[in-house]
Amino acid sequence: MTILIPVLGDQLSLSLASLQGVDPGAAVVLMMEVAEETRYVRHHKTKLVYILSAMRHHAEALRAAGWRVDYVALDDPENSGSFTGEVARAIQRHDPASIRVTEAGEWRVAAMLDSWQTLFGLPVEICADTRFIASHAVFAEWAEGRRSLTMEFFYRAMRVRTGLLMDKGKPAGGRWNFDAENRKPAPRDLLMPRPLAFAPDAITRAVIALVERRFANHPGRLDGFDYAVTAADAERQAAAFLANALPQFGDYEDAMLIGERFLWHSILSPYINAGLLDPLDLARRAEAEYRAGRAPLNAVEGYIRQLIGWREYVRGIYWREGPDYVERNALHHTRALPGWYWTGETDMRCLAEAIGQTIATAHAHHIQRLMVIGNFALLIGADPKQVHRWYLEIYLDAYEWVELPNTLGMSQFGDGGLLGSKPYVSSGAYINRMSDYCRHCRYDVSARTGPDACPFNALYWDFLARHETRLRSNRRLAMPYRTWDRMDAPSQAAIRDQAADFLARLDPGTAEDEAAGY
Ligand code: FAD
Ligand code: DLZ
Ligand code: SF4
Repeated sequence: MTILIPVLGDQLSLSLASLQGVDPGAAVVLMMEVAEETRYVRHHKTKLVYILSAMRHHAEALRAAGWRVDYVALDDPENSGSFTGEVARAIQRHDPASIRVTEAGEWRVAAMLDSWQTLFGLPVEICADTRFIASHAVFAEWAEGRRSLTMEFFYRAMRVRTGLLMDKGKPAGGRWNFDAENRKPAPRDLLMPRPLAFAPDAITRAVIALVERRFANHPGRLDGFDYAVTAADAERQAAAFLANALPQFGDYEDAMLIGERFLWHSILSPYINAGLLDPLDLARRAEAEYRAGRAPLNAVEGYIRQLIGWREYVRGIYWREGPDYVERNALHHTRALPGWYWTGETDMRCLAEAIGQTIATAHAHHIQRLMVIGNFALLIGADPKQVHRWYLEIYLDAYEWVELPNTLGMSQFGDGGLLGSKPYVSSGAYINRMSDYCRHCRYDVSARTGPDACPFNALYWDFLARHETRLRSNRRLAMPYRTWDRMDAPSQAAIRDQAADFLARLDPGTAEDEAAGY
């Protein structure tokens, strides 16, 4: 009696729930490269190469572990183009008695999995994804009855649940959170750690040729592709991060430097999200670095908070809020993103750097995503759904469960404050404090008006003025509103004119995706 086990492209783990407790001799693992997944957004070419190559390498790893793998390649002439179509064809080939699959990472695909039992007339077992610490039930139990779903309290519950950085029931070092120590601008350090580079092997080179051929109109470049595509190489990068970068991860977590794409970040999210690395294992190994005296507590606590706090929390919010979450637009923003979001060609140095590296590598770190790219989109009043699609297509680590709450919720305030207690907006001053971008920009970060004034400044005050009815009562915005109130009427008017003029001249958006048929 054969069991058919479909393994999706972000489920590349030998410990995947649906593989546990099954005799490999009685199962067929089905892996499918399908047009529907490669085209539901206009994925960055690097993302396509990474996922398809990692899938092909994982099929080899499964075979080496004794599994029979039925692998459908994108170029297979019989390929139906969808998960459901390929499961239907696999049923014809293998005549399975049942299907076993690990739950999908997004509503769109979850609906497909839910339809299979009726559609195919076979028992379908959908296993909970044990790569997460908080199951849907655990998150629901934590959220139950709370007036506000503050991440910090969820994080503390996860610390207690895992025992990470806990000493006899108390947080290590006497505090839950060392963020106050983690906001330093970075020095230009010659000894800055670099992520490892992995030269493409024959499998990756074949996928690069496939992607160049079939996805020529997708954003991104492939000339420097050097990401890991196997669990073994991802593990090498994890070990390098823990040894070389973790000790200073905390200090420079929010810093930005021209030409420095990685700083002291781990660059592990693509591997964790696709299944090549286990987040809990990484968190435990980070704690071991602290316990052994090799990394300070502010760094290790900061890293663990991102992994077991933010990462698990946004997933909980995604599944709790439902498939309509994507439609929320609390501030009624409708502007299209400027066309240069797909090229990085702007004279604003911060955006040119953050978007430029994103187009080149499909990666930017958190503060670039939040306080440069997202901040600008929010200040200009960009449509949060389009902003969401941009992030989903452009980043190597982007899957809807993690990208959507971060973008629409945290970055664009589309959910009206469910995820962040205030909109993440700032003037140029914040960017100047945390980076060296402004020193090398044609705009003057200290000016609010005039031809050389940093556009973020007028846009910031204009944003607060435009949304005054909704935002003035927000206690976390009391200080900026007090500053705005202290400005005299002509100054306020000049700032608003400056913003209006900038917005009127802003590239109206070329509907890049629509033009490409997406
Ligand atoms: P590090 O700085 O080394 O952080 C450690 C780990 O913590 C990461 O590897 C990641 O797994 C986790 N993490 C940190 N912050 C978050 C967060 N806010 N949400 C979830 N996990 C987090 N992360 C994604 O994995 N996929 C996305 O599509 C994504 N979209 C984002 C969109 C916006 C607008 C913003 C502001 C953030 C987004 N993030 C996303 C979160 C974060 O920016 C990335 O996880 C991080 O930059 C990945 O790089 P890193 O591995 O070097 O992270
Ligand atoms: C993102 C992606 C892409 C580009 N291509 C594939 C694919 O061809 N086959 C596949 O199994 N998965 C792919 N993925 C990842 C899926 O979109 C992801 O597994 C679903 O979104 C479920 O979370
Ligand atoms: Fe960005 Fe303004 Fe700084 Fe230029 S001056 S880098 S536009 S924040």
